[in-house]
Amino acid sequence: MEHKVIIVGLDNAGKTTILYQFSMNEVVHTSPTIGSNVEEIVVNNTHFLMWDIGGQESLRSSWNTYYTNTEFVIVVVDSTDRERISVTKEELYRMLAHEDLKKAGLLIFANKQDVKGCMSVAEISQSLQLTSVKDHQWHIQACCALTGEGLCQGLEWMMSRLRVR
Ligand code: G3D
Ligand code: MG
Repeated sequence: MEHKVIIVGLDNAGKTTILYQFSMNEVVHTSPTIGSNVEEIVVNNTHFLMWDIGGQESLRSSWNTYYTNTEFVIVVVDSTDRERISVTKEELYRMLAHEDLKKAGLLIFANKQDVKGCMSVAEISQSLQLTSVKDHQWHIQACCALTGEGLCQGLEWMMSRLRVR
């Protein structure tokens, strides 16, 4: 049983760094493809197939081709990028409205927390208006992909969602 996860977010948010950190846990399979990377991550016998999808503007319109059977969407936010948080918000709500993601859990990583003056989890939650998300399970987690800090807590939240199902 494999749980499909897609990692989305704007370019430069830290998606590939996060996938790489996760896969250091236990790498089973790697196959970089054009526009996306996929890794199988195994945590306590739970298999996640994680797709890291390109975030450049030209690629965002093809995110929906990855949605089928997705159980979790990980949205990576660059917490230093105040200018584009509204773009992330737009993309987030576009995704949540998609039929194929109706049942998907939503994990938001507030990445780059090591950078001084970055947005806090509270600020990002407010900018993204997360409290208005009622039709999806969601969780926001502060992290630093460079050191890996916070990433395990994010995975643990996903595991806890699988357990209550
Ligand atoms: P993307 O896959 O979302 O486009 P990347 O993003 O994983 O390629 O990361 C983009 C840049 O952000 C990289 O810098 C990476 O090292 C940096 N980065 C990722 N996570 C963090 C973090 O937690 N803190 C800091 N300070 N930087 C981070 P470069 O310079 O290699 O382009
Ligand atoms: Mg990348």
